[in-house]
Amino acid sequence: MKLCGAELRFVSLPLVTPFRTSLGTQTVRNALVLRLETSQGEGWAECVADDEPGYSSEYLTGAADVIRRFFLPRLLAMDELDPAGVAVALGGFRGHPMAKSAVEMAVLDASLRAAGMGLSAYLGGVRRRVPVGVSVGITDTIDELLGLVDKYLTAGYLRIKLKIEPGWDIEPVRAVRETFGPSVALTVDANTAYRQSDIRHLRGLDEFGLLLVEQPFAPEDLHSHARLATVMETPICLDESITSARDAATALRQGACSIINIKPGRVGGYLEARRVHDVAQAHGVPVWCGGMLETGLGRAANLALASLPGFQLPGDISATARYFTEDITAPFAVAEGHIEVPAGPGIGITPSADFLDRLTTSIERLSP
Ligand code: OSB
Ligand code: MG
Repeated sequence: MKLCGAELRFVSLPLVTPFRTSLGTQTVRNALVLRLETSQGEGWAECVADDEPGYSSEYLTGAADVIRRFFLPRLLAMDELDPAGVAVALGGFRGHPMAKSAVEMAVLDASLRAAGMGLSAYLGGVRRRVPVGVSVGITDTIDELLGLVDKYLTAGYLRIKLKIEPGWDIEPVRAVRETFGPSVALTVDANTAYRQSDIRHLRGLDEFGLLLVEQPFAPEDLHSHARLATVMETPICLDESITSARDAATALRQGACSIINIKPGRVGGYLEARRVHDVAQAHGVPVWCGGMLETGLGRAANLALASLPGFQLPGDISATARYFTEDITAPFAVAEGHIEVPAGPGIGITPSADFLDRLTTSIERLSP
């Protein structure tokens, strides 16, 4: 396969509810949509970087820049391009996993479309639908939080994840537990908001029977996570800390986590995401698919990833309606707590030209 051209497009999707985490508040999802033109047809992808370098060091316009300035020229100069070759070709460029992941996803989509194969089958998926949960942001009041959780449980989500930070942890978790009962699968995500001196405080979460506590400490601080794991009953799950399969092996060896959140953008692509999955499986550790408020493009690909056998917990892959009133693809719906894995070739979904045009804020073309 040869790359013949590319289109970089910024889209802007207002969120149905502001999404507040310990990192900040988001009211709109700006995303970078990539369309590659290859000798065998087109391929689509999105880059999951946020507007600002908060969750990770990447940010959307920076990701677009490294893609246009370095990644695409390198790939446009190649005679033979295949999905596994993307990481090799871009291996000399350090960092930028979300930008690399977007490029790899578009090449995967193009080559699987040409081969008539779906991404789930290609990755080794074993499920036609995957169990899903919802990530609930920090709210101004406990009542507001209970209202949201009630709505999501009624919609059938199989797991509720509460964003926490110092000052918003024990009380909201207690309120949700007491209101909705012990059978609700409940987790918390701190997005690195705590320090080692908070360990005693975090142990206070043990009484609520949480499925896991996600990323309480800084990304590079495996040591504090390992210490917490020795004194807390609740399993520790890592998100920001795991940027490769090698990181996953290191974290597991050090006892820093017993569950892993896998996000393809964070680890540099769907192929590395599968390797993280394989490392976890070898350790007998469950994984689940994280989310980055993706458009329908990223959601489709994440559903394929989450169909792999090691994805044992509901993913942060919610219905389109949980994020946006309008998406660039056909909407995804939740039925009995599950979302169907798209069945078509490639990522199994194509943006609608209509929706794309309505939500696009800028377009740029690249050719050899
Ligand atoms: O930490 O999992 C996270 C969204 C953006 C950045 C980081 C995170 C999240 C979420 C939302 O929790 C998950 C979703 O897309 O539904
Ligand atoms: Mg997280």
